[in-house]
Amino acid sequence: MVKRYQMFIGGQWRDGVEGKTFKSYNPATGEVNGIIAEADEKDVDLAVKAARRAFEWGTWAEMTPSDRGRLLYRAAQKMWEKADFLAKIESMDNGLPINETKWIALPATIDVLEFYAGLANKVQGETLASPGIRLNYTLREPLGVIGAIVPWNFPLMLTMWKLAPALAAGNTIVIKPAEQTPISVLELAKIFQEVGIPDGVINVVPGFGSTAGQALASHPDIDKIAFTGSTSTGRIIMQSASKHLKPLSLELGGKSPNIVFADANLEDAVNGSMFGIYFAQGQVCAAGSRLFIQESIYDKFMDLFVRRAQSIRIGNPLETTTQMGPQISEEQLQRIEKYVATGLEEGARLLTGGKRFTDAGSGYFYTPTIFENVTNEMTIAREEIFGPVVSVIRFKDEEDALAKANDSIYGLAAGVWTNDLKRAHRMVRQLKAGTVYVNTYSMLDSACPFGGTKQSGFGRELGIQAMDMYTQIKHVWLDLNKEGF
Ligand code: TXE
Repeated sequence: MVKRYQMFIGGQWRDGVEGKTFKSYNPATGEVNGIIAEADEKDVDLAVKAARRAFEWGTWAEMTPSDRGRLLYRAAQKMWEKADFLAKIESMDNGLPINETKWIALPATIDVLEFYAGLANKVQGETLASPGIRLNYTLREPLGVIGAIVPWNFPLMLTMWKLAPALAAGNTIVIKPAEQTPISVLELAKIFQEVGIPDGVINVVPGFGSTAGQALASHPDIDKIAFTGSTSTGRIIMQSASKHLKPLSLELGGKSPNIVFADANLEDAVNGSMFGIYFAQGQVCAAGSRLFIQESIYDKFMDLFVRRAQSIRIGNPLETTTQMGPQISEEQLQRIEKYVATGLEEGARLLTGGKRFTDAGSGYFYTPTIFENVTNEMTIAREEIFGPVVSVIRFKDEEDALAKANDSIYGLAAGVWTNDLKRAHRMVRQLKAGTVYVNTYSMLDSACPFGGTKQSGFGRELGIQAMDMYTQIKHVWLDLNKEGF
């Protein structure tokens, strides 16, 4: 029996107004994971109304920040209790190897919730310098109703990056999960309901981008849109949000440079670069998909790197021995194939991979792929592939590496591998990216802000900094004059 999931609006589990459904598939097997109630414009409107009511009136509006924090902690506790279950349904829906979900993505997700639970009662305004006859101060207030639009690569984690700071600051939220991976987000809503989140504080409207997503981004009663996804969809969302002048944060695509200098620890650089491109099948916005290797260590590095890539165990994500699962969909697989064909046409040399992996069944598996002789002008060095494909580019010196690394429309992340302290800091200052990793790659921490520059978007998620995106400042001018106005 395939499980059916309803949407979550105003504390109620319900079908869509139109009664439509869609299916969520296991990308490793093609089997149906669940039949999901499909939200459209009318459902989104109901969800926004429920979130508005919860924001303006009732328990949530009156709850002290400490109590809000306590509630978030209780949800985090419940997530730890259900960690095995959550990891399994997440891996079944998005294809991430269970080891990566269980030991990396899920703990990081719960950590985010705990981090913001602790911040709930630390949101504060300031008293401003002003003459004695008046008092000027600021209040830091929640924005209201947040619309969160989430992609499929890390459904729970990227939801939590928005939900946790939004709720800690006192907002309410309407979440539109990706159509490929709605299940874990619905299970998350269930957890919040179990720990007593007031009705309407969290609403989940599963559905498609052009219907539910579009309706949320253009809704007049949303106070902010938080989006993670492709740069092209980010552009559409910006247009939708501009209709009612809604603020938004966009965490979009990338083509991040990962630069290995000759003086780096070779073994570490190979390990980190492997993780940088092949973690989550390359479906990571910050993936180190342009790998720059200094000429003098090129052969040595590549020899190790290619052998390691060829040894990756591809298979069913639920097996603990699996190191790489399937891509999310046939559509994504075809996108990758198109890019690989373009790479070959434009003269890049395929060192390994470049084809589907068929030994693990009928899922959307692809082999770890390495292109060399890539120039920074080639399509495979300019566009986000979002798969296990790395474009390797040689460089001469620091200047050459920097010029090539920064020559991109994107600016999400960058990696530098070197044992020269001064060079590391010089590179950090000059690389145009939201995060620079030095002698590591793709690390995340709840306390460290994450986000892009250039066409990788704007706004910072995570860290204390994210609280700024979910609050606004009200200035108060209080006249203390005895004589009156
Ligand atoms: O993403 P979309 P897709 C990149 C990556 C990938 C490509 C395509 O390069 O190959 O995007 O993936 C919702 N109004 N990233 O098409 O369209 C959609 O329903 C409102 C990078 O799946 O960006 C989903 O919930 N919402 C990325 C979410 O947007 C709309 C992660 C993301 O989908 C909408 C994912 C619309 N008009 C893909 N159209 C990252 N930065 O990590 C779609 N959506």
